[in-house]
Amino acid sequence: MELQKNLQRIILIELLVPLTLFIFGAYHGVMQVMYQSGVIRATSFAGIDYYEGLTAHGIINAIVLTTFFAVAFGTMVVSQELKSPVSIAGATLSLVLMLLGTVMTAAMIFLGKASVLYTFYPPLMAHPLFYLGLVLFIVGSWVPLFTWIPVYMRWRKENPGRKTPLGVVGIFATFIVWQLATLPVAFEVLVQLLPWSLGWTSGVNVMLSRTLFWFFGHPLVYFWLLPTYVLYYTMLPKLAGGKLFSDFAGRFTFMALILLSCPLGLHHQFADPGISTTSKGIQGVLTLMVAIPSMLTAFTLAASLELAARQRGGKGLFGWWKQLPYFDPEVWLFPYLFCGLVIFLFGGITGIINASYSMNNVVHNTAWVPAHFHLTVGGPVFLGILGGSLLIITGLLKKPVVSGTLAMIVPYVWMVGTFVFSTGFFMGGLRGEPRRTNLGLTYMNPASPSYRPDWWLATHMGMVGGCIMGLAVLLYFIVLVRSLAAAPDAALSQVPYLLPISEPYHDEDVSAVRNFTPWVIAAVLLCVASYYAPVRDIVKNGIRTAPGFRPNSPVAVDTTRSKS
Ligand code: HAS
Repeated sequence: MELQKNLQRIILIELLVPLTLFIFGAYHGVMQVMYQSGVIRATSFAGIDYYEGLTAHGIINAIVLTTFFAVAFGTMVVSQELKSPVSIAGATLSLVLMLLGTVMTAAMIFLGKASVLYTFYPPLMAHPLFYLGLVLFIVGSWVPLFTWIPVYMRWRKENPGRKTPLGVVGIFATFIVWQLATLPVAFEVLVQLLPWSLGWTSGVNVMLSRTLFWFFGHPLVYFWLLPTYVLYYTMLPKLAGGKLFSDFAGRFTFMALILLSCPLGLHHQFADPGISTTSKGIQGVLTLMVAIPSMLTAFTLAASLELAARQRGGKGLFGWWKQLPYFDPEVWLFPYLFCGLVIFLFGGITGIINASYSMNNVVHNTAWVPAHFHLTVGGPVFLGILGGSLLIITGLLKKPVVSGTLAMIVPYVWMVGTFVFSTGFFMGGLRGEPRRTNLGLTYMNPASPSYRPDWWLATHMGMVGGCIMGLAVLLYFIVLVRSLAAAPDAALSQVPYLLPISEPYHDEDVSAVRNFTPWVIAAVLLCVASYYAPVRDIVKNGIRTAPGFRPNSPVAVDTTRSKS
């Protein structure tokens, strides 16, 4: 079934608009390493302040690009796999709200009125339109799930007893997690931050805000990861030339992430006051448990790759690794997924270090944390988005990828960049180098009394890695723009389905992973159980509320005069 023409246009906008914005996001990434290493020793560069640039980098890359991709990719998977049209009215409403939200949020950031970073923690205060933009964006991203549900129910009626396609299970898991995660942050923004920034309330309970944010912030990372897992489970085995080793492993992973994504955000708050160590300890244990589906994924995908490699003639205990299509321009998508996996091995291990309550004290709020997340969201997730977007954009436009070789090189360059970058940031973090700090003005400035020459190597490795990552982005855009400019290829019009879907090798039928409902109910109950005590303590302790601040001034914002 060919996708409806209007839906194709919507998907193309959902992919191309954030990718265009991403040019600014990536530029500000490179600027960050320049400040960090002391190459730039100023509060701003080219008229953009350090915190303004850091906010743009985080919001564009981590919120806008990822969410638009999830929506566009989700629509592709649902309509292709269920072979049914989805609501154009719903898709249009979602697009309009998300675009409006993006424009409002980006405008406030670039006008310098929302330098609050992607976590928008109070007491840093943004302009009300920034918060309103976020609300519109999130509400827009809620719409697709509710348009897919009737399509799915119809499919179930017409296909009694058949297993839901694995990709659809993954996409529904993604958006169920998103739905659960975004309700508390919607409350934070609408009830706490928006009235506060409008001057209707004099202060905000910072601890409550941070807790609501991290209730959202941790599942957010699985919302980023889940579409990539859909790519891994449904496409990687086929791209490698084989089959998915275990269909059950995929279904279990998706269901387990519905259950475990939300009730553990306190591992971002191990150092926060006002929350009992018991609550932190419980959520610390749950954090270690959420690594289990990813470990299962590691083994299942390794087994699937081995199966494919052996079918291609691979031999021996380790010799089969040589047979995978690492450098075949015809399957240029394979390295995007494979390099993502290799990067994620290190992102995952460092996540487990972060999750260990005592070790977290050593690395919290240091450069170690961005090193970790550039190996997770900046590794598998980002490469999945780049590869998936190129596949869908060229596929919908029936254009060839120009050139397959250059497209194939991009993930390798990116992988080298992230490894160099992260090694520098890990080293710096272990030596106490702070994150979110303009080091060029202080620690990396020989004229400053706080100069730390022992951080030179770490920060400069970060800078070199960041520049290599910038080069990979440049190469990607060369491929994308050249492909967009190419003439449509008549042969590509004959391809009925765009997404290459793998067959299962072991097609187990386990009833426990057939139905979403028990997993969703269990997830809600677990959230209530793990968050009841910390939220009760924060509210009961009556922590004093705080006025708003801007990053470059110790004087509180006067909301009665700041609406100009
Ligand atoms: Fe994390 C902080 C713990 C996963 C993103 N994380 C962050 C932040 C971000 C982030 C953005 O407990 C910073 C937030 C901020 O701004 O403050 N994280 C974890 C744990 C996991 C984890 C336990 N994180 C992720 C993922 C992210 C992400 C996924 C984005 C997509 N993280 C933390 C903690 C903090 C934190 C603390 C707070 C730190 C602090 O103090 O502030 C786990 O889910 C990881 C499980 C993963 C694995 C790896 C499986 C490996 C696979 C690859 C297999 C490879 C193959 C190929 C088959 C166990 C699937 C092999 C081939 C070869 C040739 C080798």
